[in-house]
Amino acid sequence: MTRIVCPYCFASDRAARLAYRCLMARTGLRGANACAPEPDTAWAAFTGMPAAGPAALRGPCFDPPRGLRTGRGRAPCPACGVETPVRVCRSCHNDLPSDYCDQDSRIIALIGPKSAGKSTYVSVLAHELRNRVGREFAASLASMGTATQQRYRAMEDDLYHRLLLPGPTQPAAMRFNDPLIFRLSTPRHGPLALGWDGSRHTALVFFDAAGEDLADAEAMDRYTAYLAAADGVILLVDPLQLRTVREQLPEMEGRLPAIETAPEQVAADLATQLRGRNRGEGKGRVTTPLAVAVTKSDALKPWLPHGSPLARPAQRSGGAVDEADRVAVHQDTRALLEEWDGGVLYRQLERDFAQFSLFCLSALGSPPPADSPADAPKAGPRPLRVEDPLLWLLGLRGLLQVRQNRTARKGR
Ligand SMILES: Nc1nc2c(ncn2[C@@H]2O[C@H](COP(=O)(O)OP(=O)(O)O)[C@@H](O)[C@H]2O)c(=O)[nH]1
Ligand SMILES: [Mg+2]
Ligand SMILES: [Zn+2]
Ligand SMILES: [Zn+2]
Repeated sequence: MTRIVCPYCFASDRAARLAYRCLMARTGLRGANACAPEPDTAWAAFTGMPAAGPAALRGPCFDPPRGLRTGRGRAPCPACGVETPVRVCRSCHNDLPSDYCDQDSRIIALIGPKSAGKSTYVSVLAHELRNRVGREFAASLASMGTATQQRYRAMEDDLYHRLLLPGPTQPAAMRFNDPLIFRLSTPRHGPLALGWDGSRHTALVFFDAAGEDLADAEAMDRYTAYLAAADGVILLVDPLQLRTVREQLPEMEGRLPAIETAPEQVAADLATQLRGRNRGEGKGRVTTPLAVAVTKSDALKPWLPHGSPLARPAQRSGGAVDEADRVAVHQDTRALLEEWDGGVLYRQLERDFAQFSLFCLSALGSPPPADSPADAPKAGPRPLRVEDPLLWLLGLRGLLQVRQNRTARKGR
């Protein structure tokens, strides 16, 4: 049974129970009239459009017919008789991308305060997954739905061809910030390797918003639903926010970002929200796996000696995630944080999360040019270890092979 999490409102439903939307095609059964658009009040409420306005007029929705075996995910509209393939979330009435319902969905939530590097990270991560990392793991990543296709193409074009960094996420747009939805196809392993095409498909949903920017309760509520639906959370920590780091980078004077919410506060707030949505062990620690990634590691040269695992790419072979490498990164990042904040963030994480791992990465590979800070480095993004947090989370879910190491410690 395939369970679907709506990538818009994050309600969970069985794929078979999702509604359909009539396409209002003219080629109805003999004698039948084509359906006319109707006000979709559920969808209007979700998007904030006036329900009486023309924009809310859409093809009628209907529940899947009972007992009827519908071939290839199509169902006939009860009003006009014409089959439609369009599946619709029963809660928010958003249309789901055409192949979204054929696979289990995995929500990977990406969070971090403003300017932590979220938008840059998503662009680079998707690019890497589609190219280098995809080849390494015999995996492939495809945009799902026209909205993601268009947005991803624009993001990639800006960053890789026009060498422009993402603009600040617009607070006004934030409320209806569409998710980025990808289909990740990974090889099947072991006794389960029976899929007809030898691969397993997972829908990955990223939603780029900073919780603290969501002023109104409704947007905040949706954001919390997103976090609660997440199979894993990636929390980005900007080292340029930490006082010790700032003091030791005199050459960055004047180019350091404004101070935002402290990472231990973001982590504590996240834990509170997840506990409120029953993702905690009673009053105890939260069970959602958390990857905490220090970003912009290219700016950390003084702290990353030659030979440090944080200064070189992951050493992997045979399309498997290397557990020993992850533990080495976790320990070195922990030591850095200890030096920077006396272990405040780490202790907060230990208190709040049952399963977490530290990472250190750079999306760009070098700082933006000093004379044009809104541009990517001239050579384009040269990322380091951007994929590590996601690969760890996918490994935990059994979607990638993990090479265990006898000396590797379990969990964190
Ligand atoms: N040195 C360095 N700076 C980065 C990197 N990624 C992002 N930045 C900087 O951080 C700023 C904010 O990044 P952005 O992705 O917009 O952050 P968001 O607000 O979390 O979406 C960018 O404009 C860059 O100046 C990186 O990998 N290295
Ligand atoms: Mg952003
Ligand atoms: Zn929905
Ligand atoms: Zn119809």
